[in-house]
Amino acid sequence: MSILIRGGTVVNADRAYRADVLCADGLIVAVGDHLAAPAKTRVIDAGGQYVMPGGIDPHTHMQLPFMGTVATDDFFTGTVAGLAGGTTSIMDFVIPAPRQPLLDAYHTWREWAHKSASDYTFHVAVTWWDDSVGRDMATLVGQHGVNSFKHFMAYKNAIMADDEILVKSFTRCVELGALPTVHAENGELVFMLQQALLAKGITGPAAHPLSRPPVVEGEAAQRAIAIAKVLETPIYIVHVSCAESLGAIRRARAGGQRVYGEALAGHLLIDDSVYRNPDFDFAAGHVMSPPFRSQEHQTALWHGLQSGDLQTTATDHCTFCEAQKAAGKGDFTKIPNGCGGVEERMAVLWDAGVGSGRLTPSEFVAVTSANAAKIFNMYPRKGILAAGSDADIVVWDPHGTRTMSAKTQFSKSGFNVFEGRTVRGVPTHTVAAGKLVFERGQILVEPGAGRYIERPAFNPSRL
Ligand code: URQ
Ligand code: ZN
Ligand code: ZN
Repeated sequence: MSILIRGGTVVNADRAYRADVLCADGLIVAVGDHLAAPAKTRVIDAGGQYVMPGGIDPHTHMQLPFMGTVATDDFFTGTVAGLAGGTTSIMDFVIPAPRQPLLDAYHTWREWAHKSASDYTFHVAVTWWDDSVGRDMATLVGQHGVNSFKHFMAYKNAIMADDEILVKSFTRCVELGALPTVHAENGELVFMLQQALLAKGITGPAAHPLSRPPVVEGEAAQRAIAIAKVLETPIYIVHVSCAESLGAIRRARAGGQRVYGEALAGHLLIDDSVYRNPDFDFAAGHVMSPPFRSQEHQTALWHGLQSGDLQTTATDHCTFCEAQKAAGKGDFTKIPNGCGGVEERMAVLWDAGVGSGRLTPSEFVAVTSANAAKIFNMYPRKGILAAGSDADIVVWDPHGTRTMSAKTQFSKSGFNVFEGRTVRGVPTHTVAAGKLVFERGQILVEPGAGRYIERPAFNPSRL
């Protein structure tokens, strides 16, 4: 069945204009004025609403095995939550255990993701190194459409990549035409600070941000950027949370280096006062890394988005319920790190970004969809409403309001870091791969509707 979205204002990253959108067989057939509706077409009245490319969340962790447990939202519940919020594609992470062949881990995650409700793709993490890792990276790029490799500079004694791994893996990325990405925190300093806090008997969630101050992130970002500069590779810094790492990115970009930065909706809107709440469940529910920061860092991140020094927004959706977070009672280092947001991202950023005048609707599309599609080589298949592109579309009511709450969310986590936040601007319809999957609060999709999206390598310098 075809779908005609009629009477709305189409917003792409380059411009906003009055147009209808006709979809058939999973693709956008036409974008134009007064389009006719072929027989058997579902017509959606978008009068007074915006019609935008479906969101791309470049950073999620559905059903991630982590810190002795498994994230509560799996690939179905997590992607359903995303669709309900207007996000039609997620970029998740294959994270091999040290010494686990990358290809083994990749096939495991592919199996888990079969149940996805929306399209998905994977960054693959390099958590250890020997020559076989370099060979698996080539197979992943050449045969499985992976063009980005993740490196955790934090999480010592677990998945942390030291400088040797960074240098070897980034070098391999250059050879393969792949983009290295990093979680930039100095894992050695975090570990030392964690031990020092515990030794002083400071064991509650309030210690979490004390063990990961902004300088620890700024140092790692600067180091990763320097390694990328010497090796002549672009680099993407995930969840930039503070002025220090943003400054490292800004200086590098001002010097002509190709550095990309990602901001999380949570880091843009939530401050570190959450950790001083005396309720363990509330404070622990906000434990993620890097931690939420004081308000001057949020201001810096918004300036980074407005200036173009940060290009994408994400959520790092990695949810744990109260019982899982309780593992850290008495020892904050055992609180599973991660928060949600995949459902709320677009609405909270529209409300705080477009609603405040910080972002235009087109800039909103850029940072919630188009830029991620371009950086990770999915554009114009994704990230734009144009003939021939995937029919991934969100119809947006700029006057609609919603109060975010764990009571009404689709996520299974039982916690919502945006709890009680009322936003103006909400999705009314989501179309994914040409099918109406969300309509005014109702999810209309089955497990398995999502597709694995292959992403071609960039021009490899040498194979
Ligand atoms: O570090 C990450 O991105 C993963 C493990 C999710 N957890 C988190 O605290 N950000
Ligand atoms: Zn991370
Ligand atoms: Zn993450």
